Amino acid sequence: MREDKVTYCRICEPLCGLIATVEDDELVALRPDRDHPLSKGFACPKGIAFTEIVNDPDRVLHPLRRTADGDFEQVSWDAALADIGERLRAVHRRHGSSGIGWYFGNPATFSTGHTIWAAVFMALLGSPHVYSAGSQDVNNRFVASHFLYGNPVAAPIPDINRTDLLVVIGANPVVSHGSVMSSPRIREGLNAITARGGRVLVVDPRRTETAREHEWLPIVPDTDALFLLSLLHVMFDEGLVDEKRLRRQASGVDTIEHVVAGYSPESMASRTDVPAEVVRELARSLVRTERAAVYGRVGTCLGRTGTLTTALLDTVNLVAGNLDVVGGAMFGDLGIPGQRLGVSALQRVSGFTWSGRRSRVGDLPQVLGTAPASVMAKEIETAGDGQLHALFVSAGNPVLSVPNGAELSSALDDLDLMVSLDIYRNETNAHADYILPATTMYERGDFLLPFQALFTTPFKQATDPVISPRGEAREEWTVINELIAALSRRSPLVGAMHLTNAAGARVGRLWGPRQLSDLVVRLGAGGDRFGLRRGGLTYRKLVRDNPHGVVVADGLEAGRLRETVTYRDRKVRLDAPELLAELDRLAVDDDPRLPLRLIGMREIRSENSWQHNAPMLLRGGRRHCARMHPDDAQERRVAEGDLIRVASAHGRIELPVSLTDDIKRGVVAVPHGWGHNGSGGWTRANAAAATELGSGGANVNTLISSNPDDLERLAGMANMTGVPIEVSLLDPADDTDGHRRTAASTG
Ligand SMILES: Nc1nc2c(c(=O)[nH]1)N[C@H]1C(S)=C(S)[C@@H](COP(=O)(O)OP(=O)(O)OC[C@H]3O[C@@H](n4cnc5c(=O)[nH]c(N)nc54)[C@H](O)[C@@H]3O)O[C@H]1N2
Ligand SMILES: Nc1nc2c(c(=O)[nH]1)N[C@H]1C(S)=C(S)[C@@H](COP(=O)(O)OP(=O)(O)OC[C@H]3O[C@@H](n4cnc5c(=O)[nH]c(N)nc54)[C@H](O)[C@@H]3O)O[C@H]1N2
Ligand code: SF4
Ligand SMILES: [Mo]
Repeated sequence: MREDKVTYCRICEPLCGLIATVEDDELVALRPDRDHPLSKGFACPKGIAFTEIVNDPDRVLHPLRRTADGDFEQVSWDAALADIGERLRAVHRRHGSSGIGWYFGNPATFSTGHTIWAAVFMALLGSPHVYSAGSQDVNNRFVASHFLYGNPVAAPIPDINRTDLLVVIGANPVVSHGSVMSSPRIREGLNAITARGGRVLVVDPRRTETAREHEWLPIVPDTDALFLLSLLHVMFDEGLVDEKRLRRQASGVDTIEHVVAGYSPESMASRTDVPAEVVRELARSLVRTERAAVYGRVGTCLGRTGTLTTALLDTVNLVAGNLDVVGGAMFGDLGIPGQRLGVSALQRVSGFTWSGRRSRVGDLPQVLGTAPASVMAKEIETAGDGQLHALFVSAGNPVLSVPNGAELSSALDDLDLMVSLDIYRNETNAHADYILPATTMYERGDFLLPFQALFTTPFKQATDPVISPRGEAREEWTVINELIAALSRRSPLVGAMHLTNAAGARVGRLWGPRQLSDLVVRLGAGGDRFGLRRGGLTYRKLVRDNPHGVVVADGLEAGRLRETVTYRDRKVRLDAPELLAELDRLAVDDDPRLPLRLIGMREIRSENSWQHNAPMLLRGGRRHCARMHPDDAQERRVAEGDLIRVASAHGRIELPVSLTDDIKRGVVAVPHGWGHNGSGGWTRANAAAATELGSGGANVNTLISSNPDDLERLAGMANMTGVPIEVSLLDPADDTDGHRRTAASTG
């Protein structure tokens, strides 16, 4: 029987509506859902190609156990879980809870059960070894919010549907589809700004796909903090600030005014390469345009001072009068009464905030209960109390996604136990003792819980699974319940959770993500408040009566600041000494041997490291390559398509180069997520993407430092942008692997 089922995509943040065609419980095709109120028939190639991932012959469909010769053999779930439980208890007996760790990767965020169960399990266990992709992504956002608002989960999002001036700094929404902001059809959303007479200005070292459609303001990588400080300088210097309003909303105004006095655009221009007059003009526009916002993302997070930079983004919005107003940067929320009290209480009881603990290696602060993933390898290798001995990796590929994958690869081999929950074999779980097969998004139901506060148009959608789990795949949260059972006698809190689970199972009401989501739906905006609001939503009603989703408000609500801030005076705090101390890090001393600067870039048909096995996404002979300016290339006698060596102080990689005027001189862009070296199970398409250097491209994070001293101090962020590098033509003479230099075209 052939049937169309309404669902939504959970690869990236717009969460576009899709229609799944299912025949005899097989996923046959995915297409955009024209009746989705926000994505209205839009989906990108990754969303459509997901049929190939669900049905990929390379998918892991059964539990796999490592064999003596380093390969994997199929085992039963019972055998796998029994052995894992046994070995986990042994590690716990010898080393306690702090011997056990968890890394969860990006796709975990898109599964309510997965994220929450993993976080709760590790919190109950009380292990300090919880890691995530966040320290390579967004943890600085949480820490900036912690200092500014006393509320780590408050994240202002640009009100793009109503703004007339949007400054996009270090984000490329036309390719990424928007991040820390759920806004389906974002490309159109941006074009609508200019269509109504507004402006979109993209501040980026590369003329990105977004910049090409709007105005481009090139900037030297990792100088955004200086640029933002100089914007603030102008606002105060030229008397543009509504001081009365600002002092009503914020504390520490005098301090910040004093600080920015030292950052005039004239004195910063030599660092940022942004002309002073451009900064002055922009500062005036940001203040005088009634609906204006600055928005920053990954490019502003991965520099040396990501937390400070993000705090300055919000400060620019605040000082210009653009925070918490329509068309500015606004706060979304769950629409649940008493949220602020909830956040305060959670912070008090759980240490689930900034620096509740510090890492054993590197003494770096935890962020929302997670430690910097860059130190994971050293936490495994450094002997002593608290050494990491057993590691779970779920929906992650840190060998490619965190700095210094080689160091991590060899550390993983020294663990007593490593277990991966994934849909594929990848470069990371090549080192696992067990790989446990997870369901894909279409084999599980879900609700947009983690993204509720991030929609530019508040929105709710829930979906049932569209097919049953392939092979023996299981949902992560159910596997985590098994781990809870395995450790129930060793840790009292884990034991309590196990008893609760067991009691629920006995009466046939096991508490799961669906129940949790139902709670949030019912208490939140548009919810039925458990009968108090007639006709309100429940999870069931969402799935059954509103499969395409429900817009619960026309737009974000202004005037939320006092509810968002948890400080007693309800004012944004601009002068946290920890933030101000970061200003010292803005000074640099350049190494003349590494004159170029590395930046990252995302590609429309890649999702981090894990969609390079879908034939639809690799069409046209795609391959991994660096982008650099023709003048920089010429100076190094490098030509289009040449193989180059990129070297930093920490490592070197080799890959083809493509020359383009669409990048600032002195800057080289290399996409991450490549470097498939054959140890993963991504066989077919990696081979198709083969270059003269072998298949699968190069791992750019070989160039990035995992040393604690090189990490950003407040959130432990990896420093992945603005990294000093040099490029040279790959000399066939010192090419030990016998590769030939070619002028093959790149795509
Ligand atoms: N197609 C596709 N979409 C994705 C992903 C993907 O891999 N592929 N990944 C998803 C994920 S996990 C995330 S977190 C989001 C990220 O979403 P975005 O942040 O929008 O995506 P990026 O392409 O990383 O954009 C970062 C931009 O910052 C610029 N940049 C780099 N360094 C600097 C700097 O120092 N200063 C300034 N001003 N700019 C700088 C880069 O040139 C780049 O254009 O995208 C998501 N969407
Ligand atoms: N140089 C550089 N490095 C970066 C970045 C950068 O911009 N530049 N970006 C960083 C960012 S923003 C991110 S988010 C990280 C991503 O880093 P990671 O999350 O560590 O890596 P991914 O490549 O997203 O790998 C995701 C894994 O999850 C698996 N998977 C997919 N769906 C599911 C599922 O439903 N369940 C389970 N159990 N597994 C699943 C995939 O098969 C894959 O193995 O990379 C970071 N690394
Ligand atoms: S933009 Fe593409 S990958 Fe992202 S949610 Fe939409 S369809 Fe999925
Ligand atoms: Mo990310």
